[in-house]
Amino acid sequence: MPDSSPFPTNFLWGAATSAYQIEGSPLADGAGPSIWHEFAHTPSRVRNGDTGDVACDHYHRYRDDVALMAELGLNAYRFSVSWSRVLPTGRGPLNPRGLDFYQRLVDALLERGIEPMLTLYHWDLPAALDRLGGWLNPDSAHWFADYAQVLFRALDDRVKLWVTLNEPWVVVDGGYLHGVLAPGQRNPYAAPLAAHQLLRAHAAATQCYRAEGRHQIGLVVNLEPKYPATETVADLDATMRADAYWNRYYLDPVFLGGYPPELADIFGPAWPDFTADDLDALRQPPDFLGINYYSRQVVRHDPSDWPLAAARVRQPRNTHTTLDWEVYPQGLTDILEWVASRYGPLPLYITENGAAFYDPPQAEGPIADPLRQRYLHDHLRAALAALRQGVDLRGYFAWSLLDNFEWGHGFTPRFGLIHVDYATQQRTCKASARFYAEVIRSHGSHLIDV
Ligand code: IFM
Repeated sequence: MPDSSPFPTNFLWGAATSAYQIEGSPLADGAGPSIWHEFAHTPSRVRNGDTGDVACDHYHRYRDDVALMAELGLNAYRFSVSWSRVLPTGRGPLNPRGLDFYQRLVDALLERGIEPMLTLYHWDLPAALDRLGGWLNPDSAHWFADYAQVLFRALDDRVKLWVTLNEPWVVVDGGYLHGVLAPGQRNPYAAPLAAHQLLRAHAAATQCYRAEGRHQIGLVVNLEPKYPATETVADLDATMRADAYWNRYYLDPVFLGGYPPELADIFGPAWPDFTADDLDALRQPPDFLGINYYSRQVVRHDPSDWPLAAARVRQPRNTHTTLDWEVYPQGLTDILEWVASRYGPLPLYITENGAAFYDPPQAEGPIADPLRQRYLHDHLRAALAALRQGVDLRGYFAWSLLDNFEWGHGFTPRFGLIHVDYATQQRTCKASARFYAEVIRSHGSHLIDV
């Protein structure tokens, strides 16, 4: 590594995935169905009727995928465990063959010198638990902590970085408020309750880890900085509401022991009366925070936008991804600095960052993806800018290692560094993957040079 390396020596260079998005074989070897299995099999829920039945067939091809990670020089990999593979009905009897898959995956990573970061919950709740109310059931925190304990006991000797929840905001906003993600509820009264149980679940699993774990446990949130469209009071207020709902909703309780006051206005009569004890119990600061960053929002007051009255102002001069997300690297620097200043100097990881741009379904020869490569370059530079401002940034995980199942959008958007031909399961590294490998090899110096 060059002496002039701009990144800390032990910086983690990784890529991220999640179980339902890549594994396939969701019911293999005694696994139970998850809410995503059922949702994807419900007509008109997912574009083109796509499901995770096969996905990237990572369940069978994980060794090859780990070999690809090693070829790219990754020294870290973030993945999630499917709860219902390990506990088919979410509670009770263990499915040893499901657990064995993750044991083999972790061993394969460690054999290649790749540090695993294990997420316990990336949206695929066991369907049996959803039938008991899912995240609306006050027992869900205990179900989650019991499940987490099974994993801690099985893998804490090898996994040093644990994550409780991935993006609780999306679980609630998509799954309980707008109904576009599993379990498909559209109910403003349910949303704050689901959020609260998720935060209780984070606290319960973290407490359990503190009692028996030997390494570090964190939380992963998706953050999106908010900038007012104008300096009018209406736009400034809308920006504060959007910021409270997106950025502070899940962090204020965990770090500061209270919900942002704006939430009571946003939810109106649907906002529950939480007691001081309820809130106190949520204060369970993690050892590190993972930040998933994709875009920003320029905010305008708009009464027709429900429930925030805060609309997104499209910035036509900036590049947008195929999901119409504005590319705005500066937002990554801004949000990292904001987290460090609001919640204190804790270790941070960028646990997801990436872009869906069009790539052909079949790879005939090398795949040039200049927009994704530019996205990666500019966001890594933005991360470096935050590091230089003193943010304690410990690693970067590109989303995603592979093209995969993008939830309600199915397989159409491609986020991968590695192209997947879904008809043949052939993997082909895109130019962005080669670029990232070069950044890793040069320990970041390549970013400065190009
Ligand atoms: O694919 C998702 C991932 O599961 C969670 N974070 C955002 C990604 C892109 O939408």
